[in-house]
Amino acid sequence: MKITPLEFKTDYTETLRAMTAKHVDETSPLERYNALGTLLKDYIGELWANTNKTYRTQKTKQVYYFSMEFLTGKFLANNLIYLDLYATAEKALKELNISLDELIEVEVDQGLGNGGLGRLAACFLDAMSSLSIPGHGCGIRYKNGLFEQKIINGYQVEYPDRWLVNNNVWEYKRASKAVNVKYNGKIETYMENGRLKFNHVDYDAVRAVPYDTPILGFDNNTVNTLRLWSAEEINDVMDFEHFSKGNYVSAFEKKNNAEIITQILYPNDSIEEGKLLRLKQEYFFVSAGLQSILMTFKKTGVPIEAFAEHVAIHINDTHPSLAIPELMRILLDEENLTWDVAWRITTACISYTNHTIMSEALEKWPYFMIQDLLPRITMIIEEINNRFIAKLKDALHYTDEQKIHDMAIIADGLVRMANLAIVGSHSINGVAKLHTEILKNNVLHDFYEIYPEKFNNKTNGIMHRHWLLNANPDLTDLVTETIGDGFKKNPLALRDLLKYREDASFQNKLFDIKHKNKEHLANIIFKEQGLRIDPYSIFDVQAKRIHEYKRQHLNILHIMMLYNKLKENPNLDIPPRTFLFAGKAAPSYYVAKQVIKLINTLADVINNDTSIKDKIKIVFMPNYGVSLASRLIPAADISEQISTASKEASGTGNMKFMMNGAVTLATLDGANVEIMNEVGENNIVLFGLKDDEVYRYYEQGNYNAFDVYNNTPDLKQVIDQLTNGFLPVPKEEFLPIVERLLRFNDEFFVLKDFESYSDAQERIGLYYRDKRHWMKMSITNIACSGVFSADYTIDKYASGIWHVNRKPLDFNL
Ligand code: DL6
Repeated sequence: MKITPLEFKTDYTETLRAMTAKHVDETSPLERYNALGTLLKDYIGELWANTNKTYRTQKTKQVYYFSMEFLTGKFLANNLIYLDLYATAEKALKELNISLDELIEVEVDQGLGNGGLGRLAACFLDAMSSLSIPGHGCGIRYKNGLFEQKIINGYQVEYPDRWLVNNNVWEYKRASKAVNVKYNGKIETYMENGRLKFNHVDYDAVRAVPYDTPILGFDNNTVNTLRLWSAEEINDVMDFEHFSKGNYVSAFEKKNNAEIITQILYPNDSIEEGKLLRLKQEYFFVSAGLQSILMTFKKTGVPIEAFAEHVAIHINDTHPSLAIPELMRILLDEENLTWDVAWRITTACISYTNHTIMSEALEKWPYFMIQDLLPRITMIIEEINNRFIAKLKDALHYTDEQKIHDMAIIADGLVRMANLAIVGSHSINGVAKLHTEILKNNVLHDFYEIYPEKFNNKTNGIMHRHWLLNANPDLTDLVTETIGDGFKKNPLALRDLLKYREDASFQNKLFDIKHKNKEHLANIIFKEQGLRIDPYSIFDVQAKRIHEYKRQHLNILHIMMLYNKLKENPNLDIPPRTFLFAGKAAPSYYVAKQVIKLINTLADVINNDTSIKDKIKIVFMPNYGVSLASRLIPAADISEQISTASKEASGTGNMKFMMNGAVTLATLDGANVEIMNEVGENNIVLFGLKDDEVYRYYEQGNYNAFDVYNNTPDLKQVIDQLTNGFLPVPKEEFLPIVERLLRFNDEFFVLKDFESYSDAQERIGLYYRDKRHWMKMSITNIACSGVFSADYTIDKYASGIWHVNRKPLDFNL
């Protein structure tokens, strides 16, 4: 945008005064931040209105990305960069004695997601806007985002994330666009013009109110919409009859029952089996979203039969898969279409991404729960199921009853949402090549046999503008001065850096930037935890959800072994290392929480042991989220991506770390495989079982964790140390971890991969010592990271799944 610092200063002071009725020097950082957000929203407003008008008049096909989670983080810095106003704002504010950095700090993270799946959704919104694709988000405006994690006495303690207490400056409440969502009640049938009709009566209605956030494209004047729905009581008032009788609690009961639907994000990265509230949430935003899409569509005047040519609906995992029966309901009951026409439209509109093969994450709902809550939707699911089974038996001549049972949408008293999503959509994609192959050949093989054309791969991507431009400005400047700024819009141009792999001057500059980022992180850690870490040590980072399959405990067991070796020989010649951990555990996941306790317990022991001469340090950084990641990742030397092969669908942290020059220590899992293909085997450090070996062990049942334990003395020593009083905790404290590894036979092959992991760590130490070699590896990683930009991923979704054009919009400010 073309605005001078002087104009900006005038606009800003006026906004601040209008909002606070104070002089600039009397205002608080929060007031200043709110005024800056409001001013930007005002600038964005014109672009937003233009974009919407263009979509309306050109009747462009619209994409709606339905997701239970959008982990957007902060908007301020991003919006300034995208409007090309960062330097202008910084200068104008400085003249008012206001630090832009301080205002960026004031903003709280919008943490409406658990991890990978929600962050991916946020990146995709950014990429859609930046590629001028008419794509919008549809989700839930949770009043409480993912819990705030504090570490108390080494344990994770959860606190509510009340991110809305100071208001959200970026959103607009669109009360006039509210719709009703109906639950419970019963269905009456009647005949009309020779057609069976359905009437939903005695239902409970909840008002769904949309809040819209503008999603800006990078330097292209496109502004799409993230629409999050909030639940309100239909009349938004208490019950006066109860109130006047003095029944104050009852007076607010209806209101509270409605509002509770959007009170909280479930803090689990798999599913909440059988939780009625979760089911209500899923239907709530799906129904509200579809109703609002239909209203927008109808304004175009295009006949309903052509809906699928104008609308693409993407469901992010199975959580929004009720979109299938809900769209059918609208098309059948409200638009009076026949089943066949409604089904053709629904399947042509809807596409589905699978994000996990973990069986506990494949959603299933008790039939009677759905039937009670959503009677008409259940009838439609039943009909979809009957027709699908009939197709298997009559058209495809299936006779294997077990197979038919396994593929059914309704079976064993449960509704299987993945099966519904596959049958009711035209595209099913995995999120990395390996993951898609596992879906096709294993987890969803039966469906792949009958619908091979539906299955495809779309490897995940990240927002390079956030993870490079915003999170690592010094590296961005170095890259720009070396190869120009083409990579900002075309990240594949980062490949030009390969020419500088062996250039000592470039290597030194990169080393200095990494060192500065490490110093910055070390200062934060000192400020927050009083712990000093050495920025010259290797920063070895594992930052992600805490989960047994992600194997933080493999990392820890190796650190314990290193510590034992240092205790035996304090002069052991290893490069000093700082092991950094960050991540949240689901509050009900006991073993994962004990892993956090173990990390912190070991940190206490090692960090306070002067006999090992500071050769190793451990840091656990609490409350991992987008903002913390933005500090941690630019400072990392090593990126730990050590999941059991086959279990991590893709991973996206792996891409962010490589883009910032970290070298990946990895199993051949998820997108690590593709990272290896990009950088070559010499620029990644691999270890561990491969996916086919893991599957073979599972199939043959011939893995024996006790054998590995008994035959690996270093490993046996550390496992024993978990329960023999070596650590300053009661002996039974870490017994659950040991039991999972030994008595329950190490489902995730931690023991099996231990030696291979330790060897890989040793190799990393050797590479790091050779600075030239290390910097060459680091540069190669940055140079090869462009292919993992979400822009490319979204381009493939647009052409391969949604069939939308990515046409630049033809207006300028
Ligand atoms: O696709 C985004 C992200 C992947 O990168 C991770 O590998 C995968 O674990 C994650 N899946 C989830 C689980 N959700 N469910 N259900 O977050 O998705």
